[in-house]
Amino acid sequence: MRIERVVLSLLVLSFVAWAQPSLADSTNYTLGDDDGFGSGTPVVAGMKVYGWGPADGDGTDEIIAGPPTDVRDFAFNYTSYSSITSASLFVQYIDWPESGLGVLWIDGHQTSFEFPRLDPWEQAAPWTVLAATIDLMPYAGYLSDGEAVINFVGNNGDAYIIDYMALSIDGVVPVPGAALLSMLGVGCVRMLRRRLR
Ligand SMILES: [Ca+2]
Ligand SMILES: [Ca+2]
Ligand SMILES: [Ca+2]
Repeated sequence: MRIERVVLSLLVLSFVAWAQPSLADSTNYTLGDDDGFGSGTPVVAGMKVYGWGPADGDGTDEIIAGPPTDVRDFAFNYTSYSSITSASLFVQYIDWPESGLGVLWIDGHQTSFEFPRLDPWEQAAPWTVLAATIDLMPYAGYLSDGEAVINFVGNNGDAYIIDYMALSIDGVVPVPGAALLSMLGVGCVRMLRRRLR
């Protein structure tokens, strides 16, 4: 009867795995750091900054020339989600958009979010710190695979500087062990059936 006992234990385990196939997850994924555009002192929207750098190497705390010379990809890599209940992107930036519309793109798709044009449009030191929190739920389909490439698309030659970004996602992440245990459970049921015949 020992084999039956092992099989029963595995069945219980697989039931537990089936009952809890995933975990709720609420996470902030950041790109760059909240260090006042590299100055070392965090800033918030409405404050003034007189410069930026040193660059972090991921596109933050440095001047991005914008198209056509530099269409920069800001790539987030994180865990994948089986479902997403809320998603947003926070971005802290300066000097953009000046001469025309500024639009957010995700994974090569244009979103309907437009960054308000600056007034006066020709910005100079000290730059006013700007921030936006963008609801990404309409674009959750692009986020669930654990990879999101963000682009800031404006007029040619309209440079910008980003202090940092935070991608916030609430949702459900699959537990890898659950799938394995479920497979074991199915195997055990087959074995038990053969022995009982
Ligand atoms: Ca930095
Ligand atoms: Ca600019
Ligand atoms: Ca920064």
